[in-house]
Amino acid sequence: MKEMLEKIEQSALSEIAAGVSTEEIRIKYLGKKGELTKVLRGMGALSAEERPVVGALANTVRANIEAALKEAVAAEEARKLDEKLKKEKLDVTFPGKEIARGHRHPIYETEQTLRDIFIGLGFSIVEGPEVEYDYYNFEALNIPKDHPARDTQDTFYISDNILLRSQTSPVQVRTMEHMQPPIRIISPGRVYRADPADATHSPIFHQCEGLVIDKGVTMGDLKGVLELFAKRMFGEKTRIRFRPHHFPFTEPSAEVDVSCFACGGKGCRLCKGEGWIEILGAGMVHPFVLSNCGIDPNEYSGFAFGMGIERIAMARLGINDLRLLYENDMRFLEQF
Ligand code: 2NM
Repeated sequence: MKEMLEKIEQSALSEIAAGVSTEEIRIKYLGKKGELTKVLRGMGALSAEERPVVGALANTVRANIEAALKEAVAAEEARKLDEKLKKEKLDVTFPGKEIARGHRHPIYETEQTLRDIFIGLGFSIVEGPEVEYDYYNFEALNIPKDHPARDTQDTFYISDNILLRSQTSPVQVRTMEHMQPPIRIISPGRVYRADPADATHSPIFHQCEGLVIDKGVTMGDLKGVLELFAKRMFGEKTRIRFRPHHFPFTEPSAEVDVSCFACGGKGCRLCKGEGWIEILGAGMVHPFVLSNCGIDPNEYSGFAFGMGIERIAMARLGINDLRLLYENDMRFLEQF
């Protein structure tokens, strides 16, 4: 029996060394029907002196096989881990993939600056529909039926009385309708006009209008607000000037210029030698418009102004062709 046990140990150890699966070996030698178990079952036939000797040997054999198996399992696990680590090797010093970072479009950036400036002056921001009734876009604003702006040549009509807004003033009308003064708002947004695209026109562009209504509001307040705006937008040295003009929705009305921030007013390429750049229309809200919107012109007065966002962006970027802002040519946009 001793020899049998020694043979079992030898053959188990050599199979382990040969790399036979440890689970297979465990079943073959140590399992319920395993070879070592078979030998132990035959121990009953042994004499009383032999039994403890063979028993002790059997235990040693079992312990040796188990120890060898344990070692083999550990070695196999170490080998697998090593293989995995090799496969997943990561070179943290390898240069990363460069991410192409864009930036805000000049029109958007200009609109955000406008919003920030007027929020800083205590204005709220109001938005409204781009598809409008002609009542809000024209009628309420004192723009007569035969006014050229109302021609289908100039405005995109969807039906007889529904159109794409040609200015953001309808937002101001809607605000006056449902809000009692004091009112201090701006209404930036997209507007539409049936113009063919050229260096200074686009069928879709952006506007920002402003409206202030309260008791005792004067043209002096308008000038003060626009001067602060011009300084924040174009630099602290900027001055403004008013030139008389006509709008149906304001009386009196003015066109507003800012001193050229490129030359300080001396005249240069940007201001075409004028020293001034026209950027705004403005005036005191017409009493008819106030009445149309349910505000008593005997109790309240107010001013309004409007400007094209593209025009301001063009002045700030020093470009003279509006189309550059819409072509999305990276060679152009990347410069800013
Ligand atoms: C401009 C110029 C002058 C204007 C007027 C109004 C309203 F609704 F109060 F009557 N909103 N915007 C206005 C006045 C707009 O844009 C060049």
